[in-house]
Amino acid sequence: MAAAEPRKPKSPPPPGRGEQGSTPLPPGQQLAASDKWPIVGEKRPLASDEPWTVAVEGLVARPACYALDALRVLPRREQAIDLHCVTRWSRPGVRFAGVPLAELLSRSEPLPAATHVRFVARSPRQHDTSLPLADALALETLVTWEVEGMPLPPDHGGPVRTVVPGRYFYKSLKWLARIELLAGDRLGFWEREAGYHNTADPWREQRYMAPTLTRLQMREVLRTRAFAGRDLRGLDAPGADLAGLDARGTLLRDAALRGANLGSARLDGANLSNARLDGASLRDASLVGADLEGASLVGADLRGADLRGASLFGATLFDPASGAAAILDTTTHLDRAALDQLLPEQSQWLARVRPDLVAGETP
Ligand SMILES: Nc1nc2c(c(=O)[nH]1)N[C@H]1C(S)=C(S)[C@@H](COP(=O)(O)O)O[C@H]1N2
Ligand SMILES: [Mo]
Repeated sequence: MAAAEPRKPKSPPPPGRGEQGSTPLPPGQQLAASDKWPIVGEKRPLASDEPWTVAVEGLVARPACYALDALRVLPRREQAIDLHCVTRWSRPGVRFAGVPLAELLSRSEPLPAATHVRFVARSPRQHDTSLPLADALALETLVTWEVEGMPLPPDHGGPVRTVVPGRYFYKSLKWLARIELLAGDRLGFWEREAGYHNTADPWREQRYMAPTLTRLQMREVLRTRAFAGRDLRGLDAPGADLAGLDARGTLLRDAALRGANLGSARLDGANLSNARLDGASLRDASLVGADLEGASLVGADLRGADLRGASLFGATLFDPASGAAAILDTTTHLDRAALDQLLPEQSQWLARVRPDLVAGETP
């Protein structure tokens, strides 16, 4: 089939136009500071002296390979796109310019058997992600080299990246080298490695695939407390008594641990990104170097907890709607960097509770 005329996607409301606050955010998302665009995942492309090219290949009648200059003369589209990262920050109405994926693909004449499109990066791990072809076109995917009127910076995917509106940002590939049309799906890097949802619609909060553990395995893990170093993504144990647990280095992304007792637990180096820890006791727990990106900790007791070197990017400590907040005082060990990592409302709350972090000397 030739690349179809893009249909308008159904679920998301119209894209924002830059005035923050005017666009409703998908559930569980918060605005990033207007002057901050976080760098997530790989930081730079693979070092190489080869000139940059973007190949279109796989199930197409006319494979093509574009030098950057050849891309730039294709029909150009400017598009304000809302960015929604799975670690809970959003940046509405970012203005990108480039060539529509539909335009690039129609030049290569996709074959009828092509059902999926895969994007591959010129990056150290040859990062990749894929989408159903029909979705990629309907969502008006853009191949872009310009943001807010400036060349796309290398840390954000320059010289050229994709941006897929209406999907979590992990579906948007930095340092685009190859567009492949496939007769079936192929899980991308984050979808394989982190268990991120393969559809990734932020309006339906599709952050993660179903957990890999069965109910039986979960019960066994809780009984034996054999946590340390294991892959326990999506563990479902709200209210569990896990005091003193050794879960160092454990993969607990997206774990449901609301109201759990994790007092004095050792969670150093654990991955708790997007974990739900609201109302949990983390008294005197050790979370040194833990990943708490996107985790919710409203009502969690963090007195005596050690959070040094932990990443709190996108974490929720305070719920502006209800005024509920984490229990946190000067016995909570926190780096000053936490203030910068947190989203604006969160960091303002923390600065009120812990003025010493604002005033204090850098340790
Ligand atoms: N090549 C490559 N592309 C990538 C990633 C990556 O690690 N490598 N991370 C993805 C994720 S998880 C996000 S949120 C966005 C981040 O883009 P940014 O760093 O420009 O904010 O890029 C996506 N594309
Ligand atoms: Mo992301």
